[in-house]
Amino acid sequence: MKGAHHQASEANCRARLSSHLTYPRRSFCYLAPWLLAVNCRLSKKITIVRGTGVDSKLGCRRALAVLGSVVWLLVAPSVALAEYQPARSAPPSVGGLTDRVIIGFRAETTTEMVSMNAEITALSSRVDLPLTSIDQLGDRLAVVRLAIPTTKSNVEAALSILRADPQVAFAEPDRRRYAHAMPNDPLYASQWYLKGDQVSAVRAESAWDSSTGSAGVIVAVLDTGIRYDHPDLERAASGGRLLPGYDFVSADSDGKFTSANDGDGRDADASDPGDWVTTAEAALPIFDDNCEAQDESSWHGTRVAGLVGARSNNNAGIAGLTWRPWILPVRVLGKCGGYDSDILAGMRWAGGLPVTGVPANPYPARVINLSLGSEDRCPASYQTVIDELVRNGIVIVASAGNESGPVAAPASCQGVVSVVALRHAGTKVGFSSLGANATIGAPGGNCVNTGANEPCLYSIDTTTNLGATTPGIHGYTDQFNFNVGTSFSAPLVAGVAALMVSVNATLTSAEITERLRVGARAYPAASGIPVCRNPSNVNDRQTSECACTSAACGAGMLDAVGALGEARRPQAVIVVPSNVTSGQSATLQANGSTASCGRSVQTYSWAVLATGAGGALTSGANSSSATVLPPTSGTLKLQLTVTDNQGARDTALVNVTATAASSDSPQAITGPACPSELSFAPPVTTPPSAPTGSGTASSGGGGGAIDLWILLLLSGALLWRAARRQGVFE
Ligand SMILES: [Ca+2]
Ligand SMILES: [Ca+2]
Ligand SMILES: [Ca+2]
Repeated sequence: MKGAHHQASEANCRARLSSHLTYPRRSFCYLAPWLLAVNCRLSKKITIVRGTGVDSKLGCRRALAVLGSVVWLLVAPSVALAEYQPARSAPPSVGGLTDRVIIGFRAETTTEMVSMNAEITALSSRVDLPLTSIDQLGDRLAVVRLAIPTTKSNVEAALSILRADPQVAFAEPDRRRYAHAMPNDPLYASQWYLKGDQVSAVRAESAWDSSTGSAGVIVAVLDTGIRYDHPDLERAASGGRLLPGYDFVSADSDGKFTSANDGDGRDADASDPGDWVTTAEAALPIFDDNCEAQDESSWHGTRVAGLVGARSNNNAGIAGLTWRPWILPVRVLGKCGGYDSDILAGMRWAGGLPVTGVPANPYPARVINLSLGSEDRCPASYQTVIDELVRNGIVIVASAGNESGPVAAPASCQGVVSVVALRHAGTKVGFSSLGANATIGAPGGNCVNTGANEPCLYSIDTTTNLGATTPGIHGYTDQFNFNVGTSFSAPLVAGVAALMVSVNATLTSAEITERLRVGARAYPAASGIPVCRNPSNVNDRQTSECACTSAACGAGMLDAVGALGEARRPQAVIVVPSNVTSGQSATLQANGSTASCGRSVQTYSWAVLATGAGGALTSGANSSSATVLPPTSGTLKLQLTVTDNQGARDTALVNVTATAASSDSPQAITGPACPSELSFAPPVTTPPSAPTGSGTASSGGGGGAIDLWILLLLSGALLWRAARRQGVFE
């Protein structure tokens, strides 16, 4: 409202756009202003101006209505939503051996076949194995039972005998297979981004076959707070996903709590009271030029949290990317964003580091999600805090920003997994920032058709609250009340990182980042659209769809299956001697190498890549401990390969000179590979007793019972009215 660059005359457009700032003091969550900006541009022919605030569905609908007369070529194919099919959610891949075998008989035997039963009887007698026919599956195909004890060696021996028979074309174990783990959440059908049909979808559904996450992992969501009452989130103590968390939004510079909006500064309640901003509030001197009036609250933290881990497979609402890890809500944003100092304190606390004046966090997070930031080089304060968190093994995921320019801070800081938003087709969404600091791309929502009143086809649907300003009834975003922005790309990556930690808790922050990158899928080759470039400066913006490259959008498209596979690999750990003396043997110790949860390291192999002058591997080429002779000059280079009991590998490099040795591997790994699970006892709930009039309570049972009934009836009526008025989702 105070900016100098408002160019749109249409009131709504003006309210949604803001000036460029060179060094924003406050950070804003990334819920896209993009659509509105685009529509304002189309209708008013204005220069697109960067938006920084929080989108509002009503604001955008108005803009869409303005667009009604604009002819818009629609190139999107219509989307056929997958049919909802309730299915088992238990893990599985292909099952083990059973006492059943499928046999295919050779074609030439058919003419002689009197009946399948006779054929099986004849086979049984030829190979001297007790076979009982179960079913004929085709002309020459049958399933039989082996009437022998079902041990692995018995079944395998029987299979070999059957395969050796001249009339048997093939004999295979009749294994059990299972549906891909699919949640029974009714809105799952619209969660395209978790599936595998669209190019950029993250394949969470396939990854869930392997892991839905461990209850030993905590993901902190640093945001606007949370709606604890959302039934698809709920407190851990009530069977939900949410830990108590903390509110770090402190007093404004005038000593009041306008930004906090909960009447106080830091407190133990991370509830989101709403972040709408009145015109008068936006004009307050405590806020900077980025502060815009917002007629609706964003419920941004509730949206982000639902993507990380809505309660899944609970027959309600949506599914989260993770099903078991806990969510730690850390409130750092209020009206018009939040202070860096509150965000930094929240980050430290989330990661288990001490924060003055705040009780220690009993539930330190392994993954921190920051769907916030401002276009800015990484401030030293952030880099300092991030370095300390990364040293402690914490993975920090941040959204790149919605400015179409270079990756914003804190996503631009070193050691942060920064996430670019992709369209369903795997190309960059117009609004997403990008560049050399990007780590990976993930779906960020895109609408395809932007004609008046048309649905936003690729909304990233999630949990929200339906209250316009103060909290109202819970709900979900959908194609009309849609949800797009890099804010929603980041929690998908944070969720996958949590799955990775779940299967290999000792991975370092850098290892998680690298394995996310290696596990990502390549961007699709796109024709007919410009190739994304690395922005040269903050004014170099790419506001339209562009074809991602790894240089501009990060390593590739987030892939939950690929990332989990990478996470399950072992970790090579090499301890090098602190002193190396030319002419004296040195020992390289790799027995600290570790395997992922449930696996073990099986073999070690050292290979010489270069010797330098006189350097050599003198013993232990295939053991955990290798002895080398340092070179007199140059560098002896070795590569260690560690292989686990399932054939998965990790490698590390060692450089030995005449005077020193170094390795690119971690020096030590502590703690178990399987996270130790946390559990929260559900609260003891006593159902209300029937009004018998013979209560033993000293207050007189009859009266108390009647009061209870009145209360129940009253609350039921209120709930019913509320449901009718607002259109409840469940
Ligand atoms: Ca507070
Ligand atoms: Ca509070
Ligand atoms: Ca659910």
